[in-house]
Amino acid sequence: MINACFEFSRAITRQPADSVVNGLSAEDHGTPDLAQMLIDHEHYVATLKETGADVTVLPPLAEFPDSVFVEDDALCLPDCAILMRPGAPTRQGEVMHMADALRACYDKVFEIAGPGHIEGGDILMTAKEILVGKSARTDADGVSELKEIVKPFGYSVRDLQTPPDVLHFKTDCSLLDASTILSTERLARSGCFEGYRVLYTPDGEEAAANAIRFNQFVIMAAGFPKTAALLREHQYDVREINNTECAKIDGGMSCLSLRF
Ligand code: CIR
Repeated sequence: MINACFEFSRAITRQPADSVVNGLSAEDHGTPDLAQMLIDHEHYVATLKETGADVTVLPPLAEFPDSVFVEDDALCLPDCAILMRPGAPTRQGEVMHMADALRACYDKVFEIAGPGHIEGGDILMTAKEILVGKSARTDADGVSELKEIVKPFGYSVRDLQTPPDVLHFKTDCSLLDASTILSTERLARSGCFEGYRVLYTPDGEEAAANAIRFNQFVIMAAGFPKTAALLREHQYDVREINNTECAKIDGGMSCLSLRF
């Protein structure tokens, strides 16, 4: 049986545009170095491909500085894709540029029409449910609309809260396998992962929580040795990718791809 939450045959990414240096960030961490980001992006794509997946790299979109973070534009399920409605005004126009790529892969592509907002970074799909954290980018109306769209396919959506001052729900957690989640303590403390096995990011390495399980690999940001060791102790096949440049504009491993 396929574990649709981490076994994937396809991924969609988008090449960073020169304008990525103007990407949104909650705090000033300096300007991303485009040349380094392109090297890291290539490494990321190559790592996804190494699992045997077919990876599409869409062309850069200069008018949308954050468009490299394709995860926020859609939710990809086995049966259908849903175009999101980002809460960040500068990101709303990105979505229509993702629509054609998804229509080429799916028979059924739905869209969040509004008035609510929802971004893919706030959605964690597990083997049994879809968890959505409300945040500054995702509101109750957006979650309700998603619930209605996925109900006929038998998915249950659990409405949660992204911790205050955390960009997205998945900034602080990732799925490692059908029943295991990597999480910061600040997020898991809310009790949202009851019934799952939880591995906590070690103190000072909270920024490592945004990883992805993609086929046989757990792909995480480099520079978090305690988290990498913890995951290897638990027998995960860990791949580390430099994320210094995306991190300056609050991006991480999950944001860089749509996986299905
Ligand atoms: C933003 O603020 O929208 C981008 N600079 C970062 C988006 C990161 N996406 C994600 O966590 N899914």
